[in-house]
Amino acid sequence: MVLKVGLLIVHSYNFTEDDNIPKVKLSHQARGSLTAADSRVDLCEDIPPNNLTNGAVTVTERTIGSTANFTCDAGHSLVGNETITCTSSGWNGNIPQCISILCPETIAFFRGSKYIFSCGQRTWPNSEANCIASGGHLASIETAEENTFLLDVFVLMQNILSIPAFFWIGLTDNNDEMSYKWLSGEPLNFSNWYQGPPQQPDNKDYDGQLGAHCVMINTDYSFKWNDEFVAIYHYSLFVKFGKKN
Ligand SMILES: [Ca+2]
Ligand SMILES: [Ca+2]
Repeated sequence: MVLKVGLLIVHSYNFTEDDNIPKVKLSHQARGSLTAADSRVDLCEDIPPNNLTNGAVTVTERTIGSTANFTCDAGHSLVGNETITCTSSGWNGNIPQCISILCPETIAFFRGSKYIFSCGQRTWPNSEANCIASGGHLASIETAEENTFLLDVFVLMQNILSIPAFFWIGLTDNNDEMSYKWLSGEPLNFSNWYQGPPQQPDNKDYDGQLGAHCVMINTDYSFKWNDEFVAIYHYSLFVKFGKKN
């Protein structure tokens, strides 16, 4: 008896190396019957060792359930996934990045934007002025994923540099009370306000004084967003540059 097996596998993937955080996506369509041997076919794209700048990638197999593991060289910290897993629709996460946590500046990237995390203490207006001088603005945060990326860096800075994590972001109601807008002009599609008590924003500073018009992320509010006085000096800020060409 002759056993006929039909099998069609179509792979397609996008692979970009913008800012050391290449995205790996694999779509997979299979038709027919898979034998035990066929199920061992590589379903996820290879990740060359040099794909992690200042770190190493270990990929032993690329079948479903296999993992890719990432480590950083000495002096660098990993931001993102330490491990991703091969699934029927490709790797289940993006390649992380290895960055140096430094003062006066720590530099990291996320989906085509460059961020500078400054250790300098400045008021909110002076922070924005400093950002403009560097070619950017205080950052807007457009998605939960971007917020998570920033928090990962904040925590590293706090732990490695032993500085309190207080970060101004580019959100203000300076011109229209309790109507918060990004300096960048982007719509406020995502927010991560501290849910209290006290619920934020409350137009009050940390001590309860009225007149808070600018937004920051800090450890005192569990790394959630809160409004504060613009003239308060805080340790750090970050600049978000536009999309890189
Ligand atoms: Ca206000
Ligand atoms: Ca407040």
